[in-house]
Amino acid sequence: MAKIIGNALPNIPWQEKPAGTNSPVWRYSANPIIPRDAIPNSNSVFNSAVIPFGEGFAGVFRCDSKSVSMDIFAGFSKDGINWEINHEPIQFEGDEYITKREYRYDPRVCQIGDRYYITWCNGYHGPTIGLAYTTDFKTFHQLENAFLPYNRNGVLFPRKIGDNYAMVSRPSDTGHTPFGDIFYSESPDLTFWGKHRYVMGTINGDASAWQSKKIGPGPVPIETDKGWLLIYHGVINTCNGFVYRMGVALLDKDQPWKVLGRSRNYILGPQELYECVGDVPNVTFPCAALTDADTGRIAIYYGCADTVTGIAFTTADELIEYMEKFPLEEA
Ligand code: BMA
Repeated sequence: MAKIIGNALPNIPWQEKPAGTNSPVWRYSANPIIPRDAIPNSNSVFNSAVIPFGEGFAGVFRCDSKSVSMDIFAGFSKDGINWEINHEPIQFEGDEYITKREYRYDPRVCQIGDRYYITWCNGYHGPTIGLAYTTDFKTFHQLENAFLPYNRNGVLFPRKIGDNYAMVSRPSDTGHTPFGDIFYSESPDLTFWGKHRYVMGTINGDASAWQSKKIGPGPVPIETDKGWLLIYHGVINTCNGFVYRMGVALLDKDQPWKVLGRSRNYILGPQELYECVGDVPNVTFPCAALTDADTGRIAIYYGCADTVTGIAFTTADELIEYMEKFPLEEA
C-alpha cells in the first residue's frame, strides 16, 4: 500500500471505480465539467489547474478567446466541479519588462508554504516557463521566467528537494514540437535555475508507442512514501496527427531525476467524444491533481481536445499497482 504524503482532503471530488473497469483511471460520469463557453468571450477552456483553497478550491484556467488568443484566468469553486471563472484574465504585478504579455497558456498551480505558485507557458520571444505567486488568487506577483526559451510544461515540486526548489519541464521549439523529454532543474531562490538533469524521454520502437514522439510533465508531482508519482502526457504521431495520452512514473523521493518505475501502458487516452472531437482532436492533457492523504484518492484535471475540461479519478495504489503490472523495462 502506498501512502500519499500531504493533507487530508475530505471534500475531494470523487466517484467510485465502476465495476468491470479495466483501467487504473476512470472518468467522472458528468464530464466535461467546464464547457468551452464558461465565460462570455471564451472559445475553449482546457489545460487548467486547480488547488484546495479556503473552504473550497481555486484554480487558474486556460481560456482561449473568440479571437483565439491564449490567456490564463483565476476561478473559484465550492466543490471542485462547478467553477466560477473570472471574465478578465489575470493581471500580473512586477517588473514590466517581465509582465509584458505575449501569450500565456497551460498553467499549473503549486502550493509551497503559504504561497500558491503559478507556472505556465509564457510567450517571451518564444515559449518559456512563466512563474508567479499569489496568496489570495486576486493579486499575482510575477517573477523572472524560469528558463530561456524554448520550454513548456514547467511543473514545480510542492517542497524543496534538499535546500532547493525543484521543477520538471519539457524543453521545446517554437512550433508544435516534434520531440520532447522531461528534465529536472533546481533553484535556491526561484530566480536562478541550474542542476539540469535528464529524467526520462520518449520510447522508440514498439515497446510503448503511445509515448514515442514526446513526453512532458502534467500535474504537480504527488509525494508518496514510495517516491513521487509523476502523471505526464505522452504523444504519438499518427497519420491523423498527434494523439495525447496520459502516463505515470515513480521518481525517487530525494533524487527525483531517478526513475524508479514507469508504466508501459497509458493510463488514460482520448476515447470519449469530448476527448476525440474539438478544436484539436484526440488530446487528453493533464495539468492538475487533487489528492486526499487519508484515502489515497486522486482527482486528475485534464484538457479534452483543447476545448473543454474533464476530471478523472484514481488512487495512489491503483497507479503503483498498474506500473508494477505493466512495467516499462527501459525505465
Ligand atoms: C501542446 C500544447 C497544449 C495542447 C497540445 C495539443 O503543444 O499547445 O496546450 O493541448 O499541444 O494541441
